[in-house]
Amino acid sequence: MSAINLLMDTLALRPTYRRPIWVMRQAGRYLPEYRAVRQQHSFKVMVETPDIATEITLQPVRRFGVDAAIIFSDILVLLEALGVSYEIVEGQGPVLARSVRTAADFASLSTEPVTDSLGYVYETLSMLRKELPPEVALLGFAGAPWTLASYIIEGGNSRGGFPAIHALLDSDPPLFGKVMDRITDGVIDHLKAQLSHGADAVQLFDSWAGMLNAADFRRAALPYLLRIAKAMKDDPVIYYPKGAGQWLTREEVTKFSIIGVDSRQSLAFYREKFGPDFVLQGNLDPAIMKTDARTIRLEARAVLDSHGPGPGHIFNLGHGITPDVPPDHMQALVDAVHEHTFKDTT
Ligand code: 1CP
Repeated sequence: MSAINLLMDTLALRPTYRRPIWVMRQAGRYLPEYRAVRQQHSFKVMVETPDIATEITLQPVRRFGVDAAIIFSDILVLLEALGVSYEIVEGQGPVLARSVRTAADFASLSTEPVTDSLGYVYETLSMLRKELPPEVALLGFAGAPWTLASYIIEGGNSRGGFPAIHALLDSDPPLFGKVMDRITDGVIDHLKAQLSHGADAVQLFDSWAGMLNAADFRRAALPYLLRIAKAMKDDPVIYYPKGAGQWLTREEVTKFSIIGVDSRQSLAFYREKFGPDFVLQGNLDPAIMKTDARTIRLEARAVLDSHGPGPGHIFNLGHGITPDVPPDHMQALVDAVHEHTFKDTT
């Protein structure tokens, strides 16, 4: 019998005996085995060395038995491929070498194909494909254009909010459009290359979509997303618009394979909004992961019940797992989801 890949079955809206689960940021600082490797190497060395990135990606798969592996990488690698390098500074997060706010800054970006300098990502995926059992799905990812633009225009992390991107959007819309177009082309190339090197599906992280009101989301983020959806209409793409799921219509979301939702609205709300023939991913509140095993089980059950027994649900958190979560709590979550079976399906 061929192996069952629950995530890929769910993607095809086939009924499954239980829900697949993976968790955003599942490979990371809450794991002692991650911190042990991190003590030896900088973040960049870890990301750029396929042996190390493969090992880190596999850590949560081995420890918890999650149903998907997401490659250990970062949304910022694409900005480096566009000509703006980054560092992850301890206690501070990402710092970029420069910001892109003027026509001269834009002109200095690289025009080489981004895939030329991201070979380490594709090599890692090829290694992972060989290491992973067939029932575990392999996920690649990229940042969505608006979220990547927030970093490249600001030149750093999100701590101070993102004033410069709003300023550019209002003062020079054509330049903003050029930056977004360049990023969008890079995102498409990077996602396609990940799929062709072994990723089963790719996730588009729009972590800062929620900064936009409805009108700005439609003007500054959506056109570029729809361009990606069109270029990748036959590819499995999970779009995760943190804080902006409510701005999307059914017609827009169905251009993607899966929509990842945050914890602000119930899955029942999104199921009603988007219809039955569409895959949802989410959406346990990450704050619950800090409570205790019993609460985690109860709240996981509430998320499963909110979706109901129909096909098309991939369990995840509403956003990334935080570094202060005890690994036992993650195990409690995975076990709770795995134990919840649907008797009427095979
Ligand atoms: O060890 C360390 O100090 C580095 C911490 C860290 C880790 C573990 C960073 C720096 N990136 C990562 C890995 C990472 N980043 C993954 C790995 C796969 C996984 O297990 O999920 C993924 C998918 C990302 C994606 C990412 N990077 C996003 C989108 C997801 C999200 O959480 O919203 C964003 C916004 C980033 C930028 C980034 N990189 C690192 C940090 C601390 C941040 C966020 C900083 C900020 O607030 O602006």
